[in-house]
Formats: sequence, structure tokens, C-alpha cells
Amino acid sequence: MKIYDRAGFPNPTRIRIVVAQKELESKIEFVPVDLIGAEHKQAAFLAKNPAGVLPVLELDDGTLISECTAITEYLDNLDGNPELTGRTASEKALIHMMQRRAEAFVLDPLGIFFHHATPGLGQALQAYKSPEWQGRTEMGQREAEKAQEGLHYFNSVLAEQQFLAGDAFSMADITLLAGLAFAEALGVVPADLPALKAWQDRVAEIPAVKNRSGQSFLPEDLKRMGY
Ligand SMILES: N[C@@H](CCC(=O)N[C@@H](CS)C(=O)NCC(=O)O)C(=O)O
Repeated sequence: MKIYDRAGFPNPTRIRIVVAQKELESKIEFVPVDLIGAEHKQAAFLAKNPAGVLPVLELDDGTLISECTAITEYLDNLDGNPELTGRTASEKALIHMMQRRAEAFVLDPLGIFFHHATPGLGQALQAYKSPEWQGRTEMGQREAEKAQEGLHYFNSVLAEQQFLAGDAFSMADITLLAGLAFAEALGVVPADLPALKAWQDRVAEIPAVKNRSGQSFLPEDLKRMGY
């Protein structure tokens, strides 16, 4: 199998954690995509994923799977023990509910904030930016605030339970980890979130999160861009 990705970006890192958790490193070839050079917007990559985003999983028979949740479902089910996406009907439902909340409440608004209210990936990749959003104006700030409200919500969930979907580490935790790391890179994490912080420290000790197939959570690309 091949995974097309870019070191350290939030969504590729989600899948690196899954690969590490499922001990699939030896079965996967990681193919770096030049995201800063807009390789993912060229015809060859768009043929693999018309959404023009990373990561993408390519199976040995040529089947292409994009979207982190779909890739996670596939990799998690290969060994017949879907620990990250749920073994029972109710586990599956709760994990998908909480992971979608982590996307909708944190990752999605941060993506809009990053792309429209900050320099984002740069002029070459983002010729269009909402003009009224430049300079972190009110509209952009609203997206950052939405993500902060989301982090407060997860703080309240984690004050009651160990992990987002109950008492076991799951795909939902991985999505929130990526969201929180993105929020840290953008400097928008609220100060007083003790349960969220305790969860972050706890989850950081999970071997797959520690190792995550060699990827850092703060992309060198973003550091170079001054984030
Ligand atoms: N919903 C997608 C999101 C993927 C995504 O937005 N990936 C980012 C990297 S973190 C990307 O490729 N961005 C490039 C761009 O927006 O041009 C998923 O779950 O895989």
C-alpha cells in the first residue's frame, strides 16, 4: 500500500498515528507530496483525489481511498480488530459522532481561519482569499473563537471521561489531537482547559502517538512560514 502525505500537517499526521497504532509501517510506502509547491492541485494528484487534499491511501490493486475517517476505517479493520473505530454498533456510533464533532468544532473552523485570516499556505496556493478576512479581522477571529468554544466543549467532556468516546483511545481522540496541535501552531488555545491538557499529556504517552511513524505534529513548513 502507498500513502501520499506531507510531514507534520494535521490530517496526514492523523493517519501516521493510525499506521503506528496498527503496526502497519512495514506494509506501507509513504510518498511525500509537495504541498507547498501545489503538487496536490495538479492533474496527476487530482486524479487520485479530486478534493486535492492529503492524505490518500492507494491499495496494491490501485483502489484509492481519501478522507481520514475512511482511511482509518480501512486500516483499522485489516486485522479484524477495529480498536480505533469501534467493535460494537454503539462503539462505532459514539466514535464517529465524537470524531465528527472534533472536525466540525475544532479542525474545520481552524482550517478556515488558517486559509482566510492568516497567510495560510501562501499566495501561490491560495490565489483567492476572502478580502474582508485579511489581517485576522472580525470574521476570521470568529472562526478561531468557534475552535476555542470547541476546545472548551471537549474540556468538559474530558472532565467526565478518559477519552472522547468513553474509556478507550479511538479515532475521535486522534482527530482532536490533530485539532489541538493545529490550534497550538496557530496560537489560539485558551489558557484554562485542565481536563483537555491532562488528556493531551495522557494521550501523548500512547506509543503510537509518541512514534507516529516519525512525523512531528508541527510541520516544518508552517514553522518556516512563521507560525
Ligand atoms: N477531510 C479531509 C481533509 C484533508 C485536508 O484538508 N488536508 C490538508 C492537509 S492537513 C491539505 O491537504 N490541504 C491542502 C490544501 O488545502 O490545499 C480528510 O479527512 O482527509
